[in-house]
Amino acid sequence: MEERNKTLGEFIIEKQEDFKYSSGELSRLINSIRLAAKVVNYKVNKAGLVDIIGKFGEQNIQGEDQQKLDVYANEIFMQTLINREIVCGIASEENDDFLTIEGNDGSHNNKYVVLIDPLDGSSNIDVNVSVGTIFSIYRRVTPVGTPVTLEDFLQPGVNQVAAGYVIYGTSTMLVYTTGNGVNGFTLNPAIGTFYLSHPNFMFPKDGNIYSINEGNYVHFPQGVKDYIKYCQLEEGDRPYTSRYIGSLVSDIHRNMIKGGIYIYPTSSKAPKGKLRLLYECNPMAFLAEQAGGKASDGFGRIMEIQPTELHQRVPFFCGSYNMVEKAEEFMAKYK
Ligand code: P6P
Repeated sequence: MEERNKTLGEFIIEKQEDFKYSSGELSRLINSIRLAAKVVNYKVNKAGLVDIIGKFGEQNIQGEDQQKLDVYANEIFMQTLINREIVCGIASEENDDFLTIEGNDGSHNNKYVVLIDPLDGSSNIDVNVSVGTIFSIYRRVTPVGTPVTLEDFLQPGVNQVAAGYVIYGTSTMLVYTTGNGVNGFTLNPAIGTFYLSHPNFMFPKDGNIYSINEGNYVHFPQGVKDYIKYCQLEEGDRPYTSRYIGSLVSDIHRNMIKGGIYIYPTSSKAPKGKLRLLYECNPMAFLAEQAGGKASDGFGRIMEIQPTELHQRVPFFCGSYNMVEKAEEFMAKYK
């Protein structure tokens, strides 16, 4: 079968042998994410037509107004994962604490935990800009058969067994890795099937797009200010192009296709950065590295950070290998 005509379902079955020590649970886990993505996609695409836009009237743990679609997406992914008895725990941006998932018989025999940002960039929904789901999967580290603990979630990114995102854009795509490269699947909404559209997705080693909210320029560390000026200097292949959607999945997806760097640094307004390590930076870092790119906190590898809190924030530099390396050079001057 021609590579590009392969469906996600066929791909998962074909790659089953890649999942070391897995008795098919990881495949079933990816499949349940596929199902939930289709359901959320339907709602996201209808958002303008039904009363599902706008704030839910509550705030999530981040103190951010919850858009109704945030809550809806969280419920869909939670229920889809819980009902299939594949995971033993779930942590979500929308929930203060992690959820312990028991089997129907009250057991704790499943071995995977999932961390998820069910609808990242949701503030863009009202203005019809692409949003995304980001997920990260680990094998539990505490004994199977016991309830999961926080330790199962506070693992460094290098322990991830799979990670990916769904981008609900002009087309809906599921992009994921299980540690053997990155593959992108595009949804054919007419028949509700994801088809392999971007086999062996690679980050160009170089690029000329930089993505950062320059509105915060005066609050940035000097190394970031110096890198921005480097991007803007008339020299060689520069000035680069500034492109910032304000939706992490969209900005990184574009940069993975065209080449580029995304930066959300610390600032006096966000002293630890804004993005969350466990369910935004680590999964995007896993994808970036598997695609030949680089992901850093400005000084070191994101995936080697030992997490200390479920919702902890870190500065995030992610994209084309040589561009992230260059930005780190500027940061190193002020370490
Ligand atoms: P700012 C969305 O809220 C998000 O978490 C990312 O998707 C996005 O890249 C970033 O925050 C935008 O933040 O402060 O530039 O609006």
